[in-house]
Amino acid sequence: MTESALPWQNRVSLQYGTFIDDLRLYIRGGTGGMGYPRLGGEGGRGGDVYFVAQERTTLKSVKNRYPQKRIVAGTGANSSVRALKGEKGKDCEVHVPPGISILDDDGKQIGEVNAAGERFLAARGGLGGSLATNFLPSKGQKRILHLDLKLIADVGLVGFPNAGKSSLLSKISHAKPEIANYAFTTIQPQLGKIMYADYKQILVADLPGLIEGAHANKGMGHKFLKHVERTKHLLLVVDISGFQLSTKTRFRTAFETILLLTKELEQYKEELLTKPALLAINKMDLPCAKDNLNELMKQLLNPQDSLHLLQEEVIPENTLKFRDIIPISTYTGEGIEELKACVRKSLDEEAEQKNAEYRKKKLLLLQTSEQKHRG
Ligand SMILES: Nc1nc2c(ncn2[C@@H]2O[C@H](COP(=O)(O)OP(=O)(O)OP(=O)(O)O)[C@@H](O)[C@H]2O)c(=O)[nH]1
Ligand SMILES: [Mg+2]
Repeated sequence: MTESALPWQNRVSLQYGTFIDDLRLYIRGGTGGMGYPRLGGEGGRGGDVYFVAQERTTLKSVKNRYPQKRIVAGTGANSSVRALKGEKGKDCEVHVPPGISILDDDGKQIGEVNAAGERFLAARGGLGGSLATNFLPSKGQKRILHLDLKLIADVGLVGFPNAGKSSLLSKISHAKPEIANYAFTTIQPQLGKIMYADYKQILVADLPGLIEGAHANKGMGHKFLKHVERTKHLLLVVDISGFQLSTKTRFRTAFETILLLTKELEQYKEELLTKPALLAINKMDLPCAKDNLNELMKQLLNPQDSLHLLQEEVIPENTLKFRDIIPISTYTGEGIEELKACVRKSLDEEAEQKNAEYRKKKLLLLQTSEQKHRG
């Protein structure tokens, strides 16, 4: 495939370069202070390094603050005649955006900070010198860590490129994402808020389009599938007229795109299919839309009848169960209010269910502790 055939490929790497969602850092706790042999004094402990989640921070600002990507906490004070017990070295608090996974250099997750104010101890300072160590201080803990940003949104828009995800976000929120008639217009996640009349707000993430093979990191694969992991609900957006990435790839009907999206999610992480999901069928203003919709609804109701007609490569092991299926057009506004109501209903139901579970658990705990008391 020549580059000119896919001009967006160049755009992607160029523009993607300014957005950081993964940062590798060298972290070291402070060295302890020297002990004082003659008087038995103990040096101060080295400072610790913490990651602290804070709103309105980005990984880019972390990088700007520490251009060397080295973060070292303060050294503990030496023990002296005036202060036999040396003071602790200064802690270093690195402000990071909420929704960060912390990984070690092998890619294993060792922690996360999700809400503003949450802290993670990234490296401990070394102990000060004391009698036990011949008054020699220890070095602080040293590690290479990755900060991995995941978006936390109530609803994530999931679909193939050009399905109209960004158009939908701009219709239901004040966000102004870029919209264009080519694949991969959106190259970084965008957030928008749906505001309801009773002031309830729902955060929606517009994600870049997925393509076949995204689970194997094709396209922008993993960078974006990981954002899907953190959204509470999925809103699949499909183009009723189907999808074709380029003349070299196969045309996929709307039904096939739903299966393929399911398969990508499933192959990346099976649990993604357990998230509550809604389906928006977009571009209902197109002339072929009504007929295609009838066909699609039949296929969705009785998938078994049509699966044998399809190639195996598009068929997932499991299916997504949609709480609602809403035909929409971001051009005419058809179905948009209904979609907003369905999103709201789905999130409210989920919250109610979580509350009920919580109440049940609490009751159970109370009962067991009462029984213990009596016993
Ligand atoms: N006919 C019709 N076209 C639409 C509708 N909604 C969006 N489009 C068009 O579809 C194209 C793609 O829209 P986008 O909103 O950029 O699609 P996207 O899903 O965000 O695409 P990526 O960011 O590339 O993944 C644009 O040309 C839109 O004008 C619709 O309801 N009807
Ligand atoms: Mg887009």
